[in-house]
Amino acid sequence: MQQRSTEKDEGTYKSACRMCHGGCGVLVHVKDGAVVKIEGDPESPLNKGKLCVKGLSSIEHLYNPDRLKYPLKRTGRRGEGKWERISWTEALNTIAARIKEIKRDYGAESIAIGTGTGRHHFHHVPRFANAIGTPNWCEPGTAQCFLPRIKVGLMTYGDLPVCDYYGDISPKCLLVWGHNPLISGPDGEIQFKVRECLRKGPKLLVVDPRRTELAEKADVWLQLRPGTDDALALSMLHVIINEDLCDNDFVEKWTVGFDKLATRVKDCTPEWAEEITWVPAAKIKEAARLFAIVKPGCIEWGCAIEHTPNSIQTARAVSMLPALTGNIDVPGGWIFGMHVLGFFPFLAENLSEEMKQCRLGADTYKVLSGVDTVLPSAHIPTLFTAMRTGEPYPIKAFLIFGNNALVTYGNVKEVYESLMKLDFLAVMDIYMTPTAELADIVLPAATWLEVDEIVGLPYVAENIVLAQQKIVSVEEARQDEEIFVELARKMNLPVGTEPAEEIYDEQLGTVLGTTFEELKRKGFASIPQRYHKYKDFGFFTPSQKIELYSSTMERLGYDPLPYYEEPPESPVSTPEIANEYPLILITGARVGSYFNSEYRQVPALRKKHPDPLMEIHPETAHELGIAEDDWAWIETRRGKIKQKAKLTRGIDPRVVHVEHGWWFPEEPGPEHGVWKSNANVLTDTGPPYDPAMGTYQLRALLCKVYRVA
Ligand SMILES: Nc1nc2c(c(=O)[nH]1)N[C@H]1C(S)=C(S)[C@@H](COP(=O)(O)OP(=O)(O)OC[C@H]3O[C@@H](n4cnc5c(=O)[nH]c(N)nc54)[C@H](O)[C@@H]3O)O[C@H]1N2
Ligand SMILES: Nc1nc2c(c(=O)[nH]1)N[C@H]1C(S)=C(S)[C@@H](COP(=O)(O)OP(=O)(O)OC[C@H]3O[C@@H](n4cnc5c(=O)[nH]c(N)nc54)[C@H](O)[C@@H]3O)O[C@H]1N2
Ligand code: SF4
Ligand SMILES: [Mo]
Repeated sequence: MQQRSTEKDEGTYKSACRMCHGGCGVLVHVKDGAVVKIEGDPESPLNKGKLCVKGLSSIEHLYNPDRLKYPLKRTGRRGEGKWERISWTEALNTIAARIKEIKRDYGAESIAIGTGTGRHHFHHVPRFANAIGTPNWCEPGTAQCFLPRIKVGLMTYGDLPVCDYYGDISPKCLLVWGHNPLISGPDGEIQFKVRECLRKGPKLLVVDPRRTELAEKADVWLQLRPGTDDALALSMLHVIINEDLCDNDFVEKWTVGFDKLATRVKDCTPEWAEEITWVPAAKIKEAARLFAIVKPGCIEWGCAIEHTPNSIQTARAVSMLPALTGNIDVPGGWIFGMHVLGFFPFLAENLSEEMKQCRLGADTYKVLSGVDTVLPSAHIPTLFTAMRTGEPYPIKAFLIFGNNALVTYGNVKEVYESLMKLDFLAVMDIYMTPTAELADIVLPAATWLEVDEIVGLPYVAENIVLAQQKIVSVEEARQDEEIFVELARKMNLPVGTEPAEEIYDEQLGTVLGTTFEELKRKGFASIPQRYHKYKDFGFFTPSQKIELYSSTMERLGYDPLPYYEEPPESPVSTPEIANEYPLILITGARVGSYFNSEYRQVPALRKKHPDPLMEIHPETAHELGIAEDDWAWIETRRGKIKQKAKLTRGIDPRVVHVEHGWWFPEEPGPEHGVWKSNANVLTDTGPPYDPAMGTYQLRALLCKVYRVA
């Protein structure tokens, strides 16, 4: 790859790694205008000099010969893989003109804006959508990842609680639920912070169908049947309430709806849950008692509880454990962040009420898409249906900034059909992905070393803010934020035209009183953690208390109390399907070398993890005639893929796990092997959905497995 211009010629610069959605502090060494070395910043409170293997491979990503080098325009039929180089001016003029035409002919709502998970430009995507005037933006995670936890946090606590690794007292009990932060942080926390906490020897409780490194270390490992977290959480609430293990003073003073919750979980005994979850009743009791007694304690929860159509109620049930035990906003407990970043200007006021109401999903999935929810986004299955059928109204254009839609949305065959129906598709990415291959215009995106941004961690809590800085530029790649601004200017939009640095300065000024330039020099900034903040202001819920009984859910017409719901496809709910597809399938547990569909072209990372792996119990494998490293077909009612068998006693004989995110950049385009091992050939985006959030099922499905001949 060619250097375009040299932002920095020589020296060492502080920045924040963004190979995942973390932000470990780094020192970037530059020589003759090129990045020559990246190491962890020993001063960063998040990682104290350490980096994971992805961070350490950043240079191979930055100077990867496979990167997109300049804008491209399609010359053949859509998806045929024929391209011609064009200038940035031509690319942006084309996009601006097409948006204007489609807006004129079909209305702004017929333009959809897409992005991927938690990237530097994440907030700028809904901002850009609002500036254009369309309510329809989306991200594969909004209904399936993190947003359910955020919205549950807001409805229940008025804020998103996070584990306290920030003060003098470290958690003495850590309950890790459907999360594997030693590999996958942060949706929760940077792995180095979690490891630091573990070294202090807290009681460790782990809820996971797989024996992860954490499960291995746990005092109690609850190996549940996938998709039954709601039942498990309700039974733990039952034990804590029935054995009188609540912090009664706290519950009385600071919560509402305790009696109603107690009535709701009255019959959710550990014995009831054992039958549903496969977890022995004695273990459920042991875990509930430990969590109630060993204080302070908190919960690290992950997206595994958000990949089922009962995502909101599951997260609600789990979220109540720390409230009943008085572990809220205390040192070493579940705390609320310091919110050191000021308000981000989403420009929501630019959308009319009528537009907000016509957001796809707004009238049905009110917690995801509704008119008065936080960060509303379009319901994805409804959006793709609108692309294919024109109902309830047509979606004609899709502009994607950092998402490999053909890999990470559910039911990717349907995603393919949907994208092929569009009048206009633009994709901005770092590489030519199978999704970009379907576009009209492809734009080359910058990697994290080529971007100016601020990152507040943990997300929503924002205890620490870091500067990510543009250190070099490669070929013609540019950062997404700049493109939003340029497009807004080209379309003469009344809003969204100011440079991103102005927003950073505003946000940094509010609490920290600093500027982006200053932050770049310092690397990061924070203020000391404060506790018991609710004693001054109450909780930011309608009742100013923790809402065990949610008035928001009630107002929106949903059940204000959590309940159990059997996964829609399971040996219990669909025994006839289980006859043909007898194994329970989980997908997408994170692996250390990759980030969703990324980095299969980064040599050091691919070498560590060359093939997609399916985890299966040796007894099950033996019955099926499958040996270690054999390729196996994994088939559901939707389709089949192959992955390599990895035999492990760390998974129940009735369960298999496949990795998500697989395509093969080394294979010829336009498909790049996207149908071969892609977990989302196996999933569906059909109903039932979570009633409030519209979540579809990505895990706890039924499959069969057999050897590839
Ligand atoms: N290295 C790396 N880090 C990442 C990512 C990545 O791709 N690679 N992706 C990022 C993204 S987008 C996200 S959302 C997070 C996700 O990170 P996490 O929230 O940690 O989620 P996963 O790793 O998908 O799953 C966590 C654990 O849930 C278990 N699990 C599976 N099904 C169930 C179930 O039904 N119930 C319970 N209780 N557990 C279950 C899995 O076995 C796994 O060990 O990671 C982020 N960080
Ligand atoms: N079966 C199954 N499916 C899943 C999951 C699962 O566990 N199982 N997990 C789900 C979850 S939790 C999530 S969040 C989603 C994740 O889904 P996404 O976040 O959409 O992840 P990717 O599909 O890898 O898309 C990211 C794309 O952005 C590009 N990119 C990276 N940085 C930038 C940038 O700065 N600018 C631009 N323009 N492009 C960039 C990358 O090259 C890559 O092609 O997947 C979901 N899909
Ligand atoms: S955890 Fe994330 S931010 Fe930290 S070094 Fe690894 S990839 Fe970079
Ligand atoms: Mo995610």
